[in-house]
Amino acid sequence: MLSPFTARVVLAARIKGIKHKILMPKDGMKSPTFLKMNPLGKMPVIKDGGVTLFESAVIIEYLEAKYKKKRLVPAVAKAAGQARLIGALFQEYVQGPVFPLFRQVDPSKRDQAVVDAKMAELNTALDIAEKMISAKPYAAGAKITIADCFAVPTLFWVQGTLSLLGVEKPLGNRKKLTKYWAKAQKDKLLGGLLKDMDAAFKQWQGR
Ligand SMILES: N[C@@H](CCC(=O)N[C@@H](CS)C(=O)NCC(=O)O)C(=O)O
Repeated sequence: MLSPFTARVVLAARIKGIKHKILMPKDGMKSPTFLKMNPLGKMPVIKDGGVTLFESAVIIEYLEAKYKKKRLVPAVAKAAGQARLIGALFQEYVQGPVFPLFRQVDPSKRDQAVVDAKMAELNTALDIAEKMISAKPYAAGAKITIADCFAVPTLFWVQGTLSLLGVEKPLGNRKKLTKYWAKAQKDKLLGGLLKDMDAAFKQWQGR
């Protein structure tokens, strides 16, 4: 469970206590069987009874609409907007430059101009995240929300990718993000997800 997109969905399902099985596509993501489920050939895809869906954010919306236990989106409009906004920031602007940076981790194939441009993009997004995140202790306040589903897997990738690029403190001196990251690791659900992502990362490294 290394994909941040898949990890978002798994975290949402775990928060809501939805029973699920995680399966890797047997013949890859471009096999006719998989393309029938998601013509884009990407994970995650869910199958829930007769419903097949792809795109992580859409899947999370679906789970929230169908499974009413443990709401991911606060009931009050203002708080709902704030939680979604933090989620969107991580989904679009923090996650955005991370994979382009990950493709540059091999120093022998590195294009420093790409690294510089994408690092600038990422740092701007992290500065904004620092202003928006609550870290008390969750991303949008005292309760776990949809914001954490987007923030935690993405921060895992920020930490991992920047470490591989030789950045000592990926979150820099951003106090709230640093606190959030430390608390997330100790949290049962968030920390449990991070452990699973870490195990998947180690497995991938040793492949
Ligand atoms: N916008 C999609 C992105 C999904 C995505 O890019 N998944 C990656 C895994 S990390 C993938 O399946 N990549 C394979 C490919 O693009 O061929 C979502 O949120 O679900």
